[in-house]
Amino acid sequence: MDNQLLMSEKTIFEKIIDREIPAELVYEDELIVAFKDVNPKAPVHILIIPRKAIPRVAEANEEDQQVLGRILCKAGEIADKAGVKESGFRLVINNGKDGGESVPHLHCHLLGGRPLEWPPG
Ligand code: DGP
Repeated sequence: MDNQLLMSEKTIFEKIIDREIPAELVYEDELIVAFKDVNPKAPVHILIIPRKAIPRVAEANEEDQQVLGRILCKAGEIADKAGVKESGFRLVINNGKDGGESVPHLHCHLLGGRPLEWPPG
């Protein structure tokens, strides 16, 4: 497969945004989409992603400020809907190999529903 083809391929998250594969959506607006993680690491595990295909936070730029701000500003509302606003939750963005990133479409994990250890492994 050549690089051009690889670059034009949709990630699994773009396919979720485009409704080509199913996901349990919990929030969406014109900039972001949030859905339940298929492999939850906590009783509440939601992924909040930009509609724009930003591969990872290290590749975000000035023009992405609004969408990145939206992810953080909506996290409380999404956590509230999921029932973990009062008990607490954690937001995590994995970046690159050592960061544990497995899908090259920026995503913010919202985890809650149990006490989370610190530091993470
Ligand atoms: P990360 O390791 O930070 O790149 O997290 C990727 C997350 O994406 C991981 O927790 C599992 C989740 N995931 C992967 N494929 C799918 C999918 O098809 N649907 C949903 N809902 N989540 C997915």
